[in-house]
Amino acid sequence: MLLRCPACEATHPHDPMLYACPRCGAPLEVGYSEEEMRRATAFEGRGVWRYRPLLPVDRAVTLGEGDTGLHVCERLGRELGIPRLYVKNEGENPTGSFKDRGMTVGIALAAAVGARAVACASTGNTSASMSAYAARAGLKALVLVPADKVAAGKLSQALVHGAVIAEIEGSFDDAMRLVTELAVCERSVYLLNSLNPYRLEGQKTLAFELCETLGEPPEAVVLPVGNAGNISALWKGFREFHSLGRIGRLPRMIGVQAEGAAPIVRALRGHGDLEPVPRPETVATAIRIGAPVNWRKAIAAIRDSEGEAGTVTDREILDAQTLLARLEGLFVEPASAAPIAYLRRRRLEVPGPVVCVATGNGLKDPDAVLGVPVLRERIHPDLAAVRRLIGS
Ligand code: AN7
Repeated sequence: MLLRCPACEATHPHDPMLYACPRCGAPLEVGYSEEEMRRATAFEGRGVWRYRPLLPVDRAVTLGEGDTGLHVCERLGRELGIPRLYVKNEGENPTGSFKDRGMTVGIALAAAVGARAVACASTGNTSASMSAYAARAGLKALVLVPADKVAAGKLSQALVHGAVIAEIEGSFDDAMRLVTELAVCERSVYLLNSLNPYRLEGQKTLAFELCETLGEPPEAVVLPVGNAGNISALWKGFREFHSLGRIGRLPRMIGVQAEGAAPIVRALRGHGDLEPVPRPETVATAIRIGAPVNWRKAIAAIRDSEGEAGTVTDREILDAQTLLARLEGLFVEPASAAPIAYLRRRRLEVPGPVVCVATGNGLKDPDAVLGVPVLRERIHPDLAAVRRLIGS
């Protein structure tokens, strides 16, 4: 096992405390030798740890993550003009988001290196997941979140698991800068943002699961992009399955951002360099990020896969959230509805399987749906009033 820099192509020895390339400063990627790849033949068991031969650590700190439902969505597919539409419901993970796939691996590494505490900056889900897994491992947790911009469900998770919570008077990007500075000067604090390439190894298992459940790779994978760790991790997973000969082709990676927080979309339309969005804003607070640390990897994933990236408005996000909930019975948080909103806007013609990754559970952010129109009225407790309400 080693670390590779996707930006300057330098390689470095395996080191769980190396968060950036010492030569050029870019985020790193975990690499395996040909021998290690050759040995990765047998996958056994369930969930994330089924793929242990392609993970950077042996001993699990687990709450039963992975193996989430891949739901066929025929009614929604007809509405969007996609004949084979699936939603991978990552809200079924133990803390309600895809972050658990990475944390089960990241926390195992933190324990292995003897860290006393773990830390992250977060728009909410990373902090919820890290706090739970830290509790499971008996480690202290420190989370840095943008004040007043984290959904209630997520904050309550960090609270109940006993994390120290720093509410930063600033954006997620300010919190991210601070926690990185902290991890560099406090070596006993282990950093668990997606800057940590080992955590992303856990997240790549979502790609493996998709290929194994479908019996073929998807033709396109559509997912929300914030700090851009997940799209990078999935693309790495697909490439590894391809180089192992388990799949014969690669999917198109389609990244979706909110109109008010779309630095990756802008970079792809411009010269390919990141121009951070100084004051990102969106109802999808999970992806309210202006300076994604993994931007370079995300752009490579989209370009190399002949994919694309685009934006959706807050209105489109909330409409798509309700549509998915009403046509398919799946309640996802606003960020997770962005891919559905994008397919609705874009009308792609893709005959093969299209997978939308629903990254987080709708219960994380109950406030987001309180304005949705529905038959709802306060009435006296008598039958006549009920019958009047239902119009009989
Ligand atoms: C529901 O929790 O960044 O592009 O700090 O919670 O890998 O960042 C959350 C991100 C999509 C974007 N959907 O994933 C955090 C955080 C949901 C999310 C994303 C997030 P990345």
